[in-house]
Amino acid sequence: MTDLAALADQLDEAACTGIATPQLAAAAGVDVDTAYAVQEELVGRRLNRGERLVGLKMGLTSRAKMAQVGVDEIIWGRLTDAMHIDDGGTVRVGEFIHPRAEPEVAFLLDRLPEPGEPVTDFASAVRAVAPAVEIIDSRYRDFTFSLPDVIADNCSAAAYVVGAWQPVPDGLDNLGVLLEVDGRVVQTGSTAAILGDPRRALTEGVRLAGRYGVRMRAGWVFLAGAATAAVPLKPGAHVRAVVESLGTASLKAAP
Ligand code: OOG
Ligand code: MG
Repeated sequence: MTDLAALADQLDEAACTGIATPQLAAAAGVDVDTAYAVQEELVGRRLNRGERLVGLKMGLTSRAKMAQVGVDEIIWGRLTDAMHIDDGGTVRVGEFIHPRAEPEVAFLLDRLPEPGEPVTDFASAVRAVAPAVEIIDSRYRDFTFSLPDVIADNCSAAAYVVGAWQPVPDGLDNLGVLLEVDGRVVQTGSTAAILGDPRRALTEGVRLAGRYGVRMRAGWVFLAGAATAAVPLKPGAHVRAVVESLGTASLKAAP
């Protein structure tokens, strides 16, 4: 029997102390299903400390991201209120290990189909959309991991900022995406990079999280996954994501 609690403790300690930990999945024989069980335990530690579940994030929904981390399966993780940063707000990077920033599209969820059912009515499933920046911070040394490792580590989730919510536009499948650091463009892409259309990420999220009995709720935030590779987040940096016709989301990195 895999000791889920011990593995969750190992990852929780790395996140709380800001000290990277060795990969654990191979040594402990953790497969994908077990990794999601570790993730649930790990996020459970946060909930026990008073955090609230506020949404879901998808990971590796674009080729750019898959190539950057060398894992090519779509994954999902959990967002809590403690990870949320106000638009234009400050994130303390000293609490993290080796944080990176990436541009995303966020959905404000409304009425979702039963787990396992496809999202056929996107307009009723999603109340609003917004540009977002996700801060990821792998708890593993050198930001390297296998598929079960990254799942267990709650898909590197660390923090996120969402711009002003916008009405759902007719098309979401070909909007230009920029990531800026200190006013300089460091990544460019398109929402088409996210599974051809970020709306597909929601169908995948309902399907994949539903397998583990996780049901998304109205009012939750959903991050569809980064459209480009992530960039290191340095203290002092001002980071901004721009998504064509949706606007911007930004944050400042304090030491
Ligand atoms: C895994 C998380 C991936 C995304 O948007 O693709 C992710 C990682 O890159 O560490 O959040
Ligand atoms: Mg992401």
